[in-house]
Amino acid sequence: MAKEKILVIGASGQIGVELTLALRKIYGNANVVASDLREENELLKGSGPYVSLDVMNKEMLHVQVIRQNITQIYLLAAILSATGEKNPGLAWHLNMQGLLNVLDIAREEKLNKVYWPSSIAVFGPTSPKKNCPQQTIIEPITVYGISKYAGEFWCNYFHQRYGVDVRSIRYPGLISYKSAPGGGTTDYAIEIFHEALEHKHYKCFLKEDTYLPMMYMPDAISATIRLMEAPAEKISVRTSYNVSAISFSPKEIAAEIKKHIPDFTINYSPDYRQAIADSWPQSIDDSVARNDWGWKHEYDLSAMSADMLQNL
Ligand code: NAD
Ligand code: AKB
Repeated sequence: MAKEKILVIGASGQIGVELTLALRKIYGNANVVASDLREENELLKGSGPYVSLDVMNKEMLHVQVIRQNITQIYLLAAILSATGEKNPGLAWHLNMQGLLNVLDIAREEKLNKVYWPSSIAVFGPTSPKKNCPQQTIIEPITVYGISKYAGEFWCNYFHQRYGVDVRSIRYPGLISYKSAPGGGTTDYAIEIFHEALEHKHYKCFLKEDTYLPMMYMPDAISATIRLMEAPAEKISVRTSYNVSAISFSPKEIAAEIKKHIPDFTINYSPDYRQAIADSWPQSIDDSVARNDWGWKHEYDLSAMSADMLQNL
């Protein structure tokens, strides 16, 4: 394998911490530079290089890429669905300009690869609710979904026009215990574990029968690395790949938690996030990713819940 030097932007976030640690295991600690606008996450401290960096500052980003001899960028900095609805202008600006800065630098510096995640938030109320296919009607209603869908086409454009090897996954809601989630609609499925352990009760901001596509973080990390390590000729989708693992409702995850904490209770008080959740599919067809680069998930609802409760 040619020597790679990787820059992870947004490394202190929910995915960034775990992805940085996983990449350091593969490529060596010194070859994975973590960066973020906020301070270095505790779990990253001492495990490898960290730089403070704003992805919106293209000049500084460019300087870092040259100075550190970066060959690959993983761009994770973004504003997610729920926070995005509170400040649509900022969400659009960060999610778009951050990506364009990275793609431009990747083109100029001829980087080997770029990773940028999209989301199931690209889908909207007119997309199929069940087993939503790779290619279908896509009419997102959140600023986050609009920015992700536009971003997918920028990735495709930079690949077709300039040969940038940029790869992408439409993650479902990700569940993890190492670092806190960053303001998404699917965050309830993380909060519920914390509240169950601390207070044996959870007030859920979605209705009990709201099914959403979800995935446990180890599966998300494994999908990301598998996609990035696949030979380029196996990548038939240059916008973003559907990937899926689990689909459940608040009622179902509560029942699963009750198996471990019998006196756990839940009540429902839907807020503005219900409309976002209602606009997304309940489950995803990811057969293209499975065929192209051998994606498969490991964790189902019960294995994921047991692992979350054991580790929190
Ligand atoms: P997060 O909010 O937990 O982390 C994002 C990180 O980016 C934060 O640490 C933040 O400080 C940093 N950041 C923000 N602005 C920045 C800037 N200007 N310059 C540098 N860093 C900046 O988000 P996450 O959940 O880790 O998501 C990472 C990516 O994955 C995002 O693109 C998100 O849309 C996508 N995604 C996440 C999920 C999920 O469930 N977590 C699902 C689908 C897609
Ligand atoms: C969110 O809820 O905004 C994210 C996502 C599905 O992109 N978790």
